[in-house]
Amino acid sequence: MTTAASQPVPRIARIGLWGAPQSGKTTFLAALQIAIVSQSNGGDWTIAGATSAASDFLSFNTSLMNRHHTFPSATTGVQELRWRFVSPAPPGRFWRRWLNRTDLPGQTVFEVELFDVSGGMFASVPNSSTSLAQMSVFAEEDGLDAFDDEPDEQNSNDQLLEHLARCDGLVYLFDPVRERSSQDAYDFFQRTLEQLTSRSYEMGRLRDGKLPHHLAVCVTKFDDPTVFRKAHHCGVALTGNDRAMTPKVPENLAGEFFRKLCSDRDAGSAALVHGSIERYFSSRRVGYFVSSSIGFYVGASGVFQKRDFSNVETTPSGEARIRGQVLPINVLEPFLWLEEQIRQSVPLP
Ligand SMILES: Nc1nc2c(ncn2[C@@H]2O[C@H](COP(=O)(O)OP(=O)(O)OP(=O)(O)O)[C@@H](O)[C@H]2O)c(=O)[nH]1
Ligand SMILES: [Mg+2]
Repeated sequence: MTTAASQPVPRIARIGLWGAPQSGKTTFLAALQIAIVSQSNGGDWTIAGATSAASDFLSFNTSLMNRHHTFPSATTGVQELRWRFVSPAPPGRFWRRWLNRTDLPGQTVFEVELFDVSGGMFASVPNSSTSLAQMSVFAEEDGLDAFDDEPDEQNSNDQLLEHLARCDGLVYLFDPVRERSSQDAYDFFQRTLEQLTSRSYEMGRLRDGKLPHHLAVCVTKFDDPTVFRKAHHCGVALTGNDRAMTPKVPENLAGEFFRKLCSDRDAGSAALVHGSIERYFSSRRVGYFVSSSIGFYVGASGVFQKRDFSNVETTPSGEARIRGQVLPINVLEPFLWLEEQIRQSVPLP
């Protein structure tokens, strides 16, 4: 019998999640289990909590979204989560190259550790009442002591930054819906970016004068009518090859869509986010995705209808609720892409 102690140590990458308040970070994480279960294209991943808190997060949020049609609440405090992704011998395109490289014969494993963090720590003006969720995949030796002692805000800020600076990959959520409102994504981008660059330099991790991180830029809330219509008008929303024919923006068009969103007249300071990504990250290490944690509404016809696809409804008390089934789009994929990039790159200090 194989005991936990005799299991080979899973391969670990370090990944951080970054995004403005209300950009959908917690919902993105909450949709992971449903994304895993509804994998198409030959993917065969499973996800399981490595701690009881992580298991509880998955089961609670899956039920919250799927059964009760409710979005997770805005993040308060710090929540630490640890998940294990496991795939059997790889049939999909992501896995073929891994077969001979995994230290777990017949399966691929990676572990993910998450911190969902509240507060204005990453706002351009510290101490605002905003929050940032962080997702991290730590090397075991990194330890997770950073949040154990409930440090004061400055310490938390430093430790979160330290953690981001040590990450190999980042998932950045760009919310075009929020970007149209009064708060700009750049307000929650520039300070962290500057500090991240400074810390990475001190750690000797800059590469060719750029940040060393692989960056998955995810345009979120694709299901939102304003976002979908923009994608449609740009000609990047193609009919999916699934049974419901749900629209998808293929990876090779997602960057073009992001650039278009950032250069729109109503894009606020998003152009600065785009410019900063080009300036601070190597283009070879940036990938783009157009995502939705909840997906499009698909009614009784079982097929996407252009006249009735909004999957969010508002209750009489003004609360946003999920209208139909949760069908995540490009939620798992950014992590798999990052994992592949990290595995293929030369390890950093
Ligand atoms: N249409 C649509 N709305 C979404 C989606 N994901 C999240 N939302 C909306 O965005 C709101 C904020 O989502 P959260 O996941 O709480 O965002 P967050 O980034 O974790 O927010 P903080 O914890 O406050 O930083 C939700 O309450 C929903 O109204 C999505 O996939 N589609
Ligand atoms: Mg949150």
